[in-house]
Amino acid sequence: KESRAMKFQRQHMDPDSYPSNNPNYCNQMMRRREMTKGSCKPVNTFIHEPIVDVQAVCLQGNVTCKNGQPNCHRSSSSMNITDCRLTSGSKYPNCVYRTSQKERHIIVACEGNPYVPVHFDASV
Ligand code: UM3
Repeated sequence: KESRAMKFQRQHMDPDSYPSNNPNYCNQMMRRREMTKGSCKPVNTFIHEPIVDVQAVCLQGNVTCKNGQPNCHRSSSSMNITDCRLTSGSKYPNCVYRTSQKERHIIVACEGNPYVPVHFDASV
């Protein structure tokens, strides 16, 4: 079974693709990473940084998560990310996304031993 840590990597890690201007990036990646099965995931962020740098965020500034849990962490550096947002007219199974590149601090929730990212909370 897929662990929460593996699911985070599938849904949010894309270290090898340079944040591209390809307007189809999200349409392709949301499908390839299986976030358009059963329903269209409304919002999802891909992180274009090495996995070790994203795992290290679990040791950086501790902040409260949006759901009130205490285990979120804000990256000390800004990171290259791509936000994918479902367009309003999009109807399952035709999941159509807007692709937007950003350079932001990321906030992730971490769990376990090793203490690793399991949820993407926000970018700031
Ligand atoms: N989400 C992002 N980026 C944002 C905001 C939300 O990827 O800027 C995702 C993370 C959550 C989902 O999925 O939206 C609901 O909040 P996850 O827990 O699987 O990471």
